[in-house]
Amino acid sequence: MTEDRLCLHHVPSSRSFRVLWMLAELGMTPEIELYAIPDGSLRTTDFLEKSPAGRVPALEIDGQVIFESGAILEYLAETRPEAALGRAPGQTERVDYLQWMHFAETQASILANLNLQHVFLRDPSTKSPTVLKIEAARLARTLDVIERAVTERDWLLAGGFSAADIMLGFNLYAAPFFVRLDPYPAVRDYIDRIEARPAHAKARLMDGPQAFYSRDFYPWDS
Ligand SMILES: N[C@@H](CCC(=O)N[C@@H](CS)C(=O)NCC(=O)O)C(=O)O
Repeated sequence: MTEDRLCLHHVPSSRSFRVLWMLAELGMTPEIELYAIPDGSLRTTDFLEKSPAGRVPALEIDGQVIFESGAILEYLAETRPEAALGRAPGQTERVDYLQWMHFAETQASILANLNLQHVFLRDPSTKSPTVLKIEAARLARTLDVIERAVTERDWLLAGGFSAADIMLGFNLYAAPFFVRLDPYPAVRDYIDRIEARPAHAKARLMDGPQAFYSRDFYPWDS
């Protein structure tokens, strides 16, 4: 690894999209090494040295490798403060910023369960309608929280767009596959604002085609 290598270990439409988008907001373009969840490429010795649990993203940057999307976004925000995408200790929005950064993973863990059950199980007959129903309801509850937040303002923080919008905004790509967004007009407007960002559009172009979802919507009882 060289000091100046910037390389994202990436699965299209996965949490590594957060890093692609954050880098685009910072005007940084990484090399991309592509992986796929079902083909074993995340379990090679070489990749496990970069990300020990075999998960994406992993980012080679500044002569080191970082895994965990939240850690990567916080590192980028802190080391590139001129972009004002983070909220440092002592800043008024620090606590809200931290809450939203971590809330994004509360919601993403629900989406991961839904993805596993609906999309990744080799034998679909092993999926659990009970788990699917509970997780769809839990996802709806997280959308209620976001609906309230972005009814009051354009971005999660009153001070403006931040890395927390990237952490959480990424999830809103997957959420509509499992919960209809009709009762969430403010979330839909928030998604429109996200998609209007040039850096988001650039990251989508670099992301590559998603290969998970073959349907527009996955009802819990299907
Ligand atoms: N909390 C971690 C979660 C990483 C994660 O689970 N990534 C998924 C893709 S969204 C993955 O690599 N899954 C591969 C697997 O579970 O085998 C993060 O935010 O980076």
